Amino acid sequence: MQVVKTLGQFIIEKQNDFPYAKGELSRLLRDIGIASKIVNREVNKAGLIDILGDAGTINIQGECQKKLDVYANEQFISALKSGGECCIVASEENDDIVYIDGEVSKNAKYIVAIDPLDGSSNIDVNVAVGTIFSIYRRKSTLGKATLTDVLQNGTQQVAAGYVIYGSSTMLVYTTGKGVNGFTLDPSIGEFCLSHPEMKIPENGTIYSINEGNYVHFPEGVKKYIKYCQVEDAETNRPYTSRYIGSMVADIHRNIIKGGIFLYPTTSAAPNGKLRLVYECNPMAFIIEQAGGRATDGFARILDKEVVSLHQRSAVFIGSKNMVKKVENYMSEYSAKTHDNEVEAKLEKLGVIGGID
Ligand code: P6P
Repeated sequence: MQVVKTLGQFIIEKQNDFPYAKGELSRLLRDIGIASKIVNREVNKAGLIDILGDAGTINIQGECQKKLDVYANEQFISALKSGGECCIVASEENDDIVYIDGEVSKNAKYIVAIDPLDGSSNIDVNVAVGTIFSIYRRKSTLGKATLTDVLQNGTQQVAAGYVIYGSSTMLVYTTGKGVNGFTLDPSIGEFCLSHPEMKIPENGTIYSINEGNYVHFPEGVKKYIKYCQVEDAETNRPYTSRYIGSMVADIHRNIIKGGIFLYPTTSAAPNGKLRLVYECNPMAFIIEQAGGRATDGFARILDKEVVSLHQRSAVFIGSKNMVKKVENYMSEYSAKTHDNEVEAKLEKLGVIGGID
């Protein structure tokens, strides 16, 4: 008889993997797991209650917030507040960082960056959506944590994970010792270990990109798309095109089957659409821990300098050899444009010279 291992049991078992934890990270992951179950309950019946559709508000991204976006954000912040292990939440749904006040939380050691409900435009059409989270230890030791504690680069993450609300609900996370996946068993209300030691195949035959933006893609991306479409039996081409429009779902599929997800710069998103702090960095940490690769076309995502809370980045992420292939095309056909852009952006942000 198969012995069920719950997320809670697994976290405790692996506690020694995490040098800092005196149960702190365990409690943090538990808090996120609890909020995920509450969000899952609402996502699964979104069509039955007045939680579909727009909340009538706009977030800092300029995107109309769905009622479930706002609900999910409230649930995660509330769970992290009551858990007492987190001092700041940086959320896609909040313009500024959210201080978790309270006697215990204000001295807590952890920062959580979160996209509470990614792909929420898919909710009304019953397509998989997800939550993405990233956990850092605060760098400051005295007084109130600040934005500087949040703007750490991706290599400083102590944990990262996602929840996918799909045909089943799964929580997948890493603390830097591999990637493990847990499927929610509604009959017992527990996430149970179902995908131990997840590894993404080094090669794949699925490419995932919104080809509606083709004309605005960098030349290197256009060349890569054409490469994917060429008939070549030896390299199993043409590849299959699959695009769900929900980053978590597209990347989760690629971890299981192999593949690459690409969100390049476009005319509508000259710096890329996806956010570095709470989408690209956590997913990059997970993918690298699963043996994959994640880049902005030129630089490793986890090494990118984080200069602002809602900073965007191009992202090419998935099977190692597929990402390397698109990087080759980018360096051959798009590098010049990229260097100038990077300089201009960093100058604008006041990060490098050009400012007297
Ligand atoms: P587009 C969802 O809105 C999201 O943030 C990601 O989950 C998804 O991969 C991407 O945007 C889809 O963007 O421009 O193709 O609709």
